[in-house]
Amino acid sequence: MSEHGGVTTEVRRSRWYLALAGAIAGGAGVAVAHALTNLLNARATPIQSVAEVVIAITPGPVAELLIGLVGRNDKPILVAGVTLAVLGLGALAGVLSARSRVLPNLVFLAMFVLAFVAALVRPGFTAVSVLPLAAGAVTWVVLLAVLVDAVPEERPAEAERPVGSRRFVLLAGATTVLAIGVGVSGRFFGRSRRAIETTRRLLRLPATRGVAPAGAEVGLAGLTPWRVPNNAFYRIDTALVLPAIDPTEWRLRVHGMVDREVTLTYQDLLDTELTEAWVTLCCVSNEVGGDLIGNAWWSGVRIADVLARAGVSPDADAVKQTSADGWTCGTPIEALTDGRDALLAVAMNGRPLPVDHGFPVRMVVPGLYGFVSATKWVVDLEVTRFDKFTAYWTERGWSAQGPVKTQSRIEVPRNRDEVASGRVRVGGQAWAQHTGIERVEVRLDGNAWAEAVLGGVPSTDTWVQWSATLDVPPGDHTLAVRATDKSGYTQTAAIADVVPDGATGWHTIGFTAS
Ligand SMILES: Nc1nc2c(c(=O)[nH]1)N[C@H]1C(S)=C(S)[C@@H](COP(=O)(O)O)O[C@H]1N2
Ligand SMILES: [Mo]
Repeated sequence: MSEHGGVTTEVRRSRWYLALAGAIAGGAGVAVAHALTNLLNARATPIQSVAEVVIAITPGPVAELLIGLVGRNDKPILVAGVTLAVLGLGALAGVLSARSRVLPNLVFLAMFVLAFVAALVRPGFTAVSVLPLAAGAVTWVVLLAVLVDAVPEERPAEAERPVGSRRFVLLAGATTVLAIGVGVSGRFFGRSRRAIETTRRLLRLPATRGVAPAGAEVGLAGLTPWRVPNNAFYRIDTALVLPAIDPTEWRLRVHGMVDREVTLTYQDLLDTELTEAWVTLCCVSNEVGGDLIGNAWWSGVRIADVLARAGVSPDADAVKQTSADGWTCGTPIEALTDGRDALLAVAMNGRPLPVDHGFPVRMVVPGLYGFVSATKWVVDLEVTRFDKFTAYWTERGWSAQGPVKTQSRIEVPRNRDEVASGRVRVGGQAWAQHTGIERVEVRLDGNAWAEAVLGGVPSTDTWVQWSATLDVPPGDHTLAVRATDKSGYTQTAAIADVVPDGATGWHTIGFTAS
């Protein structure tokens, strides 16, 4: 190796050591903050708080695009991204420490301030929530100093391995192992989340499990069950950390344009006679043919009764809801008081609400998309006017009003399936909540529309299974479906995007018969 070459490699190697030292310090800080968050039962780790703020400030279209790219993995990817950013900035601090003592600590200070502000603007901020962050920051500063001190000095003229590199490798390795250990141990400290799960499991509610109407299942293998089990129910929310709410501490405040403010406890709800109903919930982000829809038996208290207790001003036209995690939406008072089963639900399919579906209390309103009605972990109802507020999704380009659009989908066969030619049974679901489905038709290739057989339903508030038997010759085929609702409206073929108020178009698939 020429002397010149030796110089370059060694200078770079030193840089790498410094960067490594900084990244390890950064990661160790994250691990310490994580473990302490669990130990103290703080609501969220600093990483999670920052990730939540990233979610909150990401413009709607950008969020749509990213979720389109990574799907349901958006949250884990975001958390990993923020963690990598800390490691990267840590590395930067390491490299900067070659030049100055102050600069690297400024990097850590900037990260500290950012995470502090993130924690501050999220709901549930307490002095305790700063401790994990503070401990993480101290870890950064101390470990960076220790590790940088151990980075072998540049000695261009000497041998290939800088003096003292063994010591650095040992120290860095030990720190990394220790940090991982601390980080992982954090999961054994956490009590609050598990305590809530235990509380939930032990709850005995006066809720029944519901009986599906006769013939709800058309009996076609491959169809989603008419009643979707809780653990298979789609989940949509902006929560990175699920709210852990003890039902004995839960309160619902009803205020705004009312005669008298009302505050309800969980026990108040249980002491009221529960209304129970089958309601199909669906997401406005459901693409044509998508799976962001599910049907369950909900038990809860009629929102109309709660509003009546508060006394709603005749000038009000909306109820703005806020969840424990700071999400908001607005629902027309009309939809909450016109006699439909609009509920403050405490049970889903006869069980206390699962934590990820809103435990202890959520709203369910037949006929409206979830983003304008189905607030999970609901804690606040403000009676107001639509012209007086904006809500989480309306601030991101979505509509303020969200009645469900009449839709249908094919589940059997699946797109690109191969089936045996001859008599082929096809099927799926159709829905027009609170209007009801009158008719479903399918069309094979360019043939005439053929009417499907419908399964049984208990009301107009649920989806309906449909099936049809078609004569299918060998070859490639397309199959389309369309529904007509009880208002007489037949689904339009015009394709509309999910933004701002729900997709339209006929679900159409391709399959091969052999
Ligand atoms: N607190 C809170 N509630 C929420 C949301 C949310 O992001 N946060 N998302 C809404 C949306 S967009 C839908 S479609 C439904 C989904 O309910 P599920 O997850 O129980 O299926 O919840 C609604 N309630
Ligand atoms: Mo949604």
